[in-house]
Amino acid sequence: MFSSIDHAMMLRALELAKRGRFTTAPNPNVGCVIAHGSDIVGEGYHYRAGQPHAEVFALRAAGEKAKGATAYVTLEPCSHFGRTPPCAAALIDAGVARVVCAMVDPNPQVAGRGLKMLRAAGIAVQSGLLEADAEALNPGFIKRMKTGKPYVQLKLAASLDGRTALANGESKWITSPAARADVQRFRAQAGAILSTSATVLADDPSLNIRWEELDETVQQHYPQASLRQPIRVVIDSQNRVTPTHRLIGLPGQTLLARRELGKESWPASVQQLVVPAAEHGRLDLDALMTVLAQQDINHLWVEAGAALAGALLSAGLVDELIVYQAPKLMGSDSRGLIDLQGFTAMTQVPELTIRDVRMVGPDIRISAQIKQA
Ligand code: AOF
Ligand code: ZN
Repeated sequence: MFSSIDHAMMLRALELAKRGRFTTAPNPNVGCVIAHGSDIVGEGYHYRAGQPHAEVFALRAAGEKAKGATAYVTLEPCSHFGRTPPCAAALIDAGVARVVCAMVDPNPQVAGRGLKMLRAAGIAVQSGLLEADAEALNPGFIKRMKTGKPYVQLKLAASLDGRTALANGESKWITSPAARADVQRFRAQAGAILSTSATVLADDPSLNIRWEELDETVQQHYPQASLRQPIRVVIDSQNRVTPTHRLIGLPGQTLLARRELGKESWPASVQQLVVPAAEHGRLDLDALMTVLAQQDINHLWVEAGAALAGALLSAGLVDELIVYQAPKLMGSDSRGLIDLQGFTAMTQVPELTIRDVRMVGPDIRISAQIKQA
């Protein structure tokens, strides 16, 4: 069904799509190649929500040469008027003869309608080429569209013996500057960073991207001016965060997830979100995820303490763990990585599948997914 030229063109479109990975949120990363055989006449990728889609940039580059060509797109061309007009119509108007896409758009506003429009216009349409690779580009967008919840990456940092702070509370710095730069790159790809008021009160963190700390290859591709700050989300069920905390004054948006609105006066960049409570006055984390997805957050990067890590895992809300381990031994009176308790049989313990292990400076980084029971 697909030729080797089709494969090569779609691989190119996937490469182009990746160029948007620090900037497109909440939109997906999408790439497009327009070609006659192996002769590429136009390329494009989606760069930022509100700006044209991948197909539009590729069509502009191809001009008249789009007539009779094949368009390769990593996501089904859209059929709706969102922030921008439908790409399926633009492809039809440009006179392309064939459209090959990697996957159907899970957005219910599109969901097969783009392919239908193209077919109705007499264009040859195929879908499913390198589908798994295209899905890997946008785990957050796909999960939110399909489930109404964001894709959750839980970041953890510990010593080799799994400890995060000495008994007296000292925890700076366990992992290396290289690991912290790696964290900056993950933050930059997320739609939002989730933390807690406990962390804000203890550390007064910035929870932002500091361009100078990104590694050079990332900096080369992303000029400082083009970086987007992920939304900061702080679980603050007792209204303890105040307008004087550092993250409140930084560029970018902050969401305070609370049980009830506080009376403080906040700058325009801060919004309070009321989230239902669960037991012990804690926020209902499942409801929080739904609320965050409604705020168009696809991909949530969690940096908090052992309590939130345990609660998210117990609630089945974590998709992926990213664990940094430093070559240090902190001893058995130091604090543990995750508050999970009460297991009495090995059959009860969560099991993980390790997806990737690598060294980051002197530390190791493990990516693992929860095995679904
Ligand atoms: C495409 N090509 O490059 C992208 C698509 O608000 P809008 O107009 O930007 O529409 C956003 C939706 O369009 C997004 O949710 C997804 O369904 C689709 N994104 N589609 O054909 C693109 N970025
Ligand atoms: Zn589109």
